Amino acid sequence: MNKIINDLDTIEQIQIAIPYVHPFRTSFGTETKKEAVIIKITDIEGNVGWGETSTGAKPDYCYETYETSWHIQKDFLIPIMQGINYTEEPSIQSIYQTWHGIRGHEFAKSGIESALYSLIAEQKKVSLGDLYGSSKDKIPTGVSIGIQNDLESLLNRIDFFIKQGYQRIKMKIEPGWDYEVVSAVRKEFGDILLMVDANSAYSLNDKHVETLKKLDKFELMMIEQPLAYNDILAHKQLQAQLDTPVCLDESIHDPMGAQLALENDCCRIINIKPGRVGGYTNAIEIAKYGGAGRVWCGGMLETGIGRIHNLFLQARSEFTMPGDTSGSNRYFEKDIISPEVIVNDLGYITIPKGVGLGVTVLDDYLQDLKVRSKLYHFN
Ligand code: OSB
Ligand code: MG
Repeated sequence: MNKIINDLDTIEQIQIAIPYVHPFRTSFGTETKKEAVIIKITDIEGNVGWGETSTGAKPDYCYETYETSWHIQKDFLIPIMQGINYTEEPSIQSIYQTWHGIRGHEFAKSGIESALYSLIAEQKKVSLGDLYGSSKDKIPTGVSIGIQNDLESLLNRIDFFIKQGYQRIKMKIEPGWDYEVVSAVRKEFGDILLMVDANSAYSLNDKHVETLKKLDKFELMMIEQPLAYNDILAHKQLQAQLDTPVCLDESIHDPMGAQLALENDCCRIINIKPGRVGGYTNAIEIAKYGGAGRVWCGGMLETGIGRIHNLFLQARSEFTMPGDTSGSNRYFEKDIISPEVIVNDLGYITIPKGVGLGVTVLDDYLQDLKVRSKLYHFN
């Protein structure tokens, strides 16, 4: 299934900027637009594959930015691909292998890897879901809500999304925007599925640990990435003191790290973001290893292309918990795909059917949003 026909023609990096309908504030800052590097790969028969490199402008969530992704793809990953002998029908795994000398830069790799999956689906005339092991026709979903200016705005915003059907609320927290706020949300909305994400805003000092322990009484589904992104051991020490499961996001970059963290009770749940773990092959490996109840799919406020890829991943059986993949209208006035991603009033997203992504990428609109692009040829 994973063989590539030996006829790649071009690969293009298309950087776009698309404003969010609502600014997104986390413990490390506020984002007002998505600046993704879209990857378009064509073969000589005219098939087109699409992927998204969903890094941001600043190296805050991770060290990669759209600028580093652009550079690593342009100067390393793509030239290596151009040097491959395609008469040997390489698979995604074998192309990926040729990048083994390029350390890290998981998002940059994922952008290209996912476009290859999308292309292969077109070549084989199958759904991308067939390549990702999708088995469900709809998935339950949630929404990630940023830090708001005041409590009233937060309560209004949660109410707004619950009324739309979202099954689970994730709220960002940071010191000073935690216990009182979560308490107020529980009081107002009762026993909704609720979780928090700290994006590393806490440490193991007594005051912080005390606050996090106090959150136990709210029976949160999990607390995501409370401590430093590079300190898995600190999370083990914290987990030992909490009833609430710790979920790791920023700390996990590959299947080995996921295994290490789960095996050692540094966390009980992993937020899988395919970009963060180097692509969909790795994401699926982590999902298989973790299994239902221990993994779910996060997001990077992706455009429609990354969003569709993530939907097919979540249609796998391991993804039983609602993730962060919200409807297109939660992010953008107009998404770059048609039809857009829609969340129904019971909080489900229907998985697209049909060949490839199962949706159309709006090429003209992409041109309007384009900041820069670069085209490369094979042979
Ligand atoms: O920590 O999960 C995170 C968005 C950008 C960077 C980091 C995170 C997030 C989200 C939003 O929480 C998830 C989404 O709606 O795509
Ligand atoms: Mg997170």
